[in-house]
Amino acid sequence: MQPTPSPTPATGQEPAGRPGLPGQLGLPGQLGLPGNEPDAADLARAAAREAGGRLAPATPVRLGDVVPAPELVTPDPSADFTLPADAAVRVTPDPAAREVAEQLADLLRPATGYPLPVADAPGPVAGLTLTLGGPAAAGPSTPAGPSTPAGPSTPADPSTPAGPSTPADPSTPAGQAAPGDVADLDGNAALSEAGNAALSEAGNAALSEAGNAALSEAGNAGGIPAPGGVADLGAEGYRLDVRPDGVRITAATAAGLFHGVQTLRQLLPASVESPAPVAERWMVPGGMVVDRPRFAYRGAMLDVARHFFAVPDVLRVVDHLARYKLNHLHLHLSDDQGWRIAVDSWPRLATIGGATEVGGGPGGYYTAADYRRIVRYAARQHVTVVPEIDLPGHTNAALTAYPELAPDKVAPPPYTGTDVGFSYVDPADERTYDFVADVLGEVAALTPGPYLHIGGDEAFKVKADAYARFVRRAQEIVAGTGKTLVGWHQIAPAEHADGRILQWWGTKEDDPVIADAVRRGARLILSPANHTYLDMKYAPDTPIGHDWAGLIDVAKAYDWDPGAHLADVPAEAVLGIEAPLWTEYVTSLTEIEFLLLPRLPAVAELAWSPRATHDWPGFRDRLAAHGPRWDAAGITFHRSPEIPWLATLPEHPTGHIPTQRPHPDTADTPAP
Ligand code: TNX
Repeated sequence: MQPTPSPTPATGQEPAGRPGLPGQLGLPGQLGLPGNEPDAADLARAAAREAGGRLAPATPVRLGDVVPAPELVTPDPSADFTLPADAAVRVTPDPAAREVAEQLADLLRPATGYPLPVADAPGPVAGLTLTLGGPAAAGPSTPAGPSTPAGPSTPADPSTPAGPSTPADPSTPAGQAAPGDVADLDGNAALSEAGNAALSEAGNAALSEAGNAALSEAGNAGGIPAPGGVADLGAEGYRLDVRPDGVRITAATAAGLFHGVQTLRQLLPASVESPAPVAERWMVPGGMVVDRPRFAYRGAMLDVARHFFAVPDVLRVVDHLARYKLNHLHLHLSDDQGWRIAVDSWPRLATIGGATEVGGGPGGYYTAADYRRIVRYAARQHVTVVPEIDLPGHTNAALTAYPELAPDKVAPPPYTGTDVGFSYVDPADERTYDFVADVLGEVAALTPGPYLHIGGDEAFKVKADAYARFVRRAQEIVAGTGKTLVGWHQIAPAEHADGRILQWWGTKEDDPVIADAVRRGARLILSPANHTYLDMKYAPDTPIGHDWAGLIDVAKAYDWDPGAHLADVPAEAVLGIEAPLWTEYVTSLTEIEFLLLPRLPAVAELAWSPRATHDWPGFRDRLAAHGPRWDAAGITFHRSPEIPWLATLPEHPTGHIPTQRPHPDTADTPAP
């Protein structure tokens, strides 16, 4: 038995003992909140004042240098803004918006050393202002409101397949609004002429209404943009205006403000990621960004079953998702090697089934409190947790705890290898359905998000008709919980259930069974294994990972179009995309980060950015600026040779690069 290690830092952001950045003031640890360590803050402000006049930013950031690429970028070089030491963060008086303002201040305080008090708008314009739209903004999939602070973090509404965004027409010629380019009204008109009417209409509306309303009210921090204004930004869009006297982010929801904050973060110098004060001129390039997601579902999966990862590691993965505007974290909570969530009605699942992992380590599991902590933390970052209980296969750990579920009613030995497809719960025994109902019921009750994932993959030993009957009953059980069902695409042949979502992980671009399931009403989350499987190696010589779906370098991760990937599947059926990280070979946070970065931003750009911005050379150059950011934040990443990384200052540490370990099981996962 291995209970979850006790919680550590609230953010999982802060590995201890990192040496400082050049130019850093050498103060111990992170700055506290204003008032806690006035000496450090004063010192930092004095240094910044002194340095501010003479320091140019090490690498000037341009307004379009954002990942994922925004929908519309209009630079104004005459409107650059420099954050003064006495700046405040002003925000619409709304609890969820206020929380985003606090998050922005928390992001900026360590490196700037500025106090950055958060105050209700209206107020002096100088500084940073977050403006939440009024009632006109609240659309059907926008559960924002003072009474539901976590509400806006669940933007995906199962009843709105394409969500707030309008999937760009896959036929739109690329290159009309290259990332980093100046895209203005004329550029938008060109888009419209190219036949992407929906995109350009929405873009123009955002520009001419939300945009201009916010602009014209720039002096009125409490003003609510005109109806039809911020509403066009949808449930997750935002508008960012940078002028010499301040930065304003406007959105219909707290989620939109949060995404705008992630953009602002990237527009500041890389040293803003430093955990300790840096002498820097905190300049933001002038102009306007209007931005919304292409897909409502943008996710990554962490397999916590093959190897267990403690809560702080998961929280840090959430941070990485949020930074790139991904909004779903799928947790693969059970597999042959371990059961990772406590279930009151079947307690041995966690205590016995959770005590193993690949390679024979101690495993572990999340208590209900641990899981709630992950969910709450994610909600604050506008990330929705999608729990998966993998059924009817991948269940060896459950069978070790409850042999009554096994077809032969005999407990199998614990499994710590990496084979797949050998285990299953007995589909012919009613007790199995009690188990499924109890487990899914408890997990659903712990989960505020709309989705419940039942796995369904690789049940090789269950005959097709028994498998289809099992899936039909599991679908009914999920419907009874009020959740929307997600399953790996193997469930496609089973009877359709209202609203069901298939997570497709194939490697071909033609899958008639899936196309048929879509015609029967299924929607898709796309996780093509040869593009999005983050457990695949980057190259033959990179340590860690499988290669059964091929090698996935950054270009390969970026080189596909979710709106046009699968034959005979219309873009409207695609809810979004997700990058799974299976962990047969992954044992630590460092290794997780090595595999996530720099590929996760490529996935994020495909999921968020309009197709018209798709451009490998431009993406590669924008991504290059993130190396110094990750270095400054102490985040490990793979220095992919395809990316022209901006120089990291020589004194700065680079993350420890994992080395390949001998593996407990030489057999790789077979190709599907
Ligand atoms: C296939 S993708 C699996 C997992 C493995 C993964 C390794 C899917 C639904 N099943 O069980 O961990 O390959 O890449």
